[in-house]
Amino acid sequence: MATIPEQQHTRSQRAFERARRVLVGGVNSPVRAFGAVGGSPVIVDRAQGAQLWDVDGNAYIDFVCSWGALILGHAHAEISAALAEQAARGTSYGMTTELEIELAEMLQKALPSMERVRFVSSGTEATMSAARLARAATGRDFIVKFEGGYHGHGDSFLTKAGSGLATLGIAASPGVPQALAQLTLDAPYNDLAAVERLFEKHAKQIAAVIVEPVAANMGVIPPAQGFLSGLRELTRRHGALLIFDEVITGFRLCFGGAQTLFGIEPDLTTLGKIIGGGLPVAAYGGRRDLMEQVAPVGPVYQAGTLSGNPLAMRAGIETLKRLAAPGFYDSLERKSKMLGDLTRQALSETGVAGQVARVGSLLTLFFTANPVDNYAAAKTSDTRRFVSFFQELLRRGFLMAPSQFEALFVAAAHTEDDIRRAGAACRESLAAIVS
Ligand code: KE4
Repeated sequence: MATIPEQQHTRSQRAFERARRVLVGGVNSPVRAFGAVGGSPVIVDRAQGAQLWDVDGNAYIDFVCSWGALILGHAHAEISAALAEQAARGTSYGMTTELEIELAEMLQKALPSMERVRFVSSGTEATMSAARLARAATGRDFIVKFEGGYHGHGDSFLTKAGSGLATLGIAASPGVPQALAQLTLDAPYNDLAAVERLFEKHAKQIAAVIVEPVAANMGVIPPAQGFLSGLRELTRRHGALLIFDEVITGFRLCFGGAQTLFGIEPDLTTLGKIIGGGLPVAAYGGRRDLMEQVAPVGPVYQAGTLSGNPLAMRAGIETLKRLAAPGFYDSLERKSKMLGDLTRQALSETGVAGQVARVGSLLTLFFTANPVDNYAAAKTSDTRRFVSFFQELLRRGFLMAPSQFEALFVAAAHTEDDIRRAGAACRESLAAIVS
């Protein structure tokens, strides 16, 4: 049994109390308030590699990694140096730079379906813009998404959504006009027949189907055999567009996207997180005939003061250069498999009912005996047990997403020793919650 580091949280608690006097809920994104897991949220002082320290000096091995953006790990020396050099040349010009051309060319080379690219500053902007473009290009209004899928907080995506809404139990957000909400149709993930029924009922009205090609906002759920190809065939047959929301999966599963792995070509793709190396970058892109309907070439309007920001572009370029190195994903897969195996072993040794879902370096431990292939199954998880597990891991110095309905992210900076220690902490934490 590893010794549990003594932790105190005085300064973190004081900081959070101060935060709540000025920031809504003390946070700038709901899940950071630890509402679902209780206790005082981690207030970060700094991070390096796979480690993160809170303002009380408590150290954690970090498996949130800025919700997947930091696939290399925190404060990568060469990327930090490149950013410092870039900052000395200015931080934003509101004009085009060669940096955004270079990053766009890298994306286009890795994801040939992205014949034209547009950078924005968040995944929400990317999916909102892709939906607007799909509606304009098809002249149709309905968007099909999947229960438990999360595509940012754009008005069209807040019904039966995953991530923070699942965590907080928000079925649909107030403030979205009924007239708009009713244009979003939800189907269970992995249920092709349900999508087929929606097309039969709304055939000529569906502009697009948007899907996380590997779900990661209801916990990690892989696509069933034939699900993605079935969506491709259905959308093509009915003249609707297929949008792959690869904000999490883009450059996470391989040097490309889930579309590369599964060999499915969407009409539009959204990216984020990794392509900005931790700075605010996202993108949407796809078929040239579609994208050239976006201003200034076409009439579909979308704009952004900081879109293509030079600092963020530089961080993305330097990150992707390192992801392209031979063996990068093999090494990540080896460590991720190790973590998955150790977690399964811990479940079996402690007799705790759980499912380990892993796709590449995305992983979720669901506290349910049921197989998890969609949101309804994910929701059979014992979230109280998840909370106890989360807290036991945290007190042992391991930080994971404070929600059963999120993913755990393995980064290149995680060493095999970090993974072994995480496996041991997982086993001790499972044993603690059943004792
Ligand atoms: P942002 O607007 O948060 O940059 O991206 C929205 C988004 C779009 N699509 C997918 C598949 C996503 O996972 C996200 C955002 N992911 C969440 C974590 N699951 C962000 C964390 C948060 O909300 O604080």
